[in-house]
Amino acid sequence: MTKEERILRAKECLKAYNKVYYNKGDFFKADFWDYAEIFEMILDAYEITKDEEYKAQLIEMQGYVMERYKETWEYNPYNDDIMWLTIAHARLSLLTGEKKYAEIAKKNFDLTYERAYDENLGGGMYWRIEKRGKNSCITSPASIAASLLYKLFGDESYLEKAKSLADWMTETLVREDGKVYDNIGIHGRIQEKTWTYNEGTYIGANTLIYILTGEGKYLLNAEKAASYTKNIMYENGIMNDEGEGGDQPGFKGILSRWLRLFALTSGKEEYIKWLRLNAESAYENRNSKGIMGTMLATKTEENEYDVFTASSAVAISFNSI
Ligand code: 7K2
Repeated sequence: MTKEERILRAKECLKAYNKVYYNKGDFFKADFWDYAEIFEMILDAYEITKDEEYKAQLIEMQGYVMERYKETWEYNPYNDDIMWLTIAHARLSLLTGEKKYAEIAKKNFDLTYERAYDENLGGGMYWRIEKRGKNSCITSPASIAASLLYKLFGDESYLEKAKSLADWMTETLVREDGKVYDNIGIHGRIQEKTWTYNEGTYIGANTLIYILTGEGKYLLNAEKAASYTKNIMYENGIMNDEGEGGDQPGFKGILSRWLRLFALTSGKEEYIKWLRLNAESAYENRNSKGIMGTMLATKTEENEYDVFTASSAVAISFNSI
């Protein structure tokens, strides 16, 4: 397929997705963090195609966020939830040049950092307000958010935070070969399970710091995790797992976003090619409504209805253009 064909196909996939789930800012049954990540998927679509239709959708969605979730999100006990929506606002500001979204991102980053960071276990961030453990799914996204805030405001303290969080991940939750563990409990017990989104945000955090500082070790960190994901977790094949549970089916879209940034930054096109292979398999397995499930090598059921599940393959379609 040519680039133009891949663009058309990704747009066709998003059109089908919007048709089934989208209604005036709302995505059918998407809760807080699903919504944040679907927001990021539309950001990917706009960033990659520059299509004004997607910009209009983003503005409508942002208005919906203000109505439904308000401007600060401290009522949400999940620190990671707040961080995902923070990243979405920082990206929206970078793409549109509108400072008001950056201000929202900054406020929510600051309040989350304040309540979720401390020096226990050497740094890193607590997943929830009860402070029972420090997880990849908050610490890497917080590093990403801090890098984006540094880009937006030029305040060095954000770059310092971005680095300290990514470094803590490397020292605490990442194995030498790039396997990213899920979390560490307050008593030091590590849960070694890997997930695509944790690989992805670690890749993204390190790639962004490399872009901002030129320090080669960060690109190497990203490369290890990228290689672990593609070559070891999936042996260069199709991602055909994470099909269960409310949250897991949406993880792969997050991986695709940051793997793309790494591939473009490092010039390692094999990663885009691998994502393309996955996008093509998902497309072949779409159902009659054009909806694609998260088991990318498995035929999508006719009655697939979960909005987050169906978002992963759409994100991969754009991120592999
Ligand atoms: O245990 C955490 C995380 O470390 C792990 O990777 C995933 C695996 O499960 C939870 S996070 C899942 C989500 C639950 N619902 C609300 C979301 O904010 C939360 O992050 O699935």
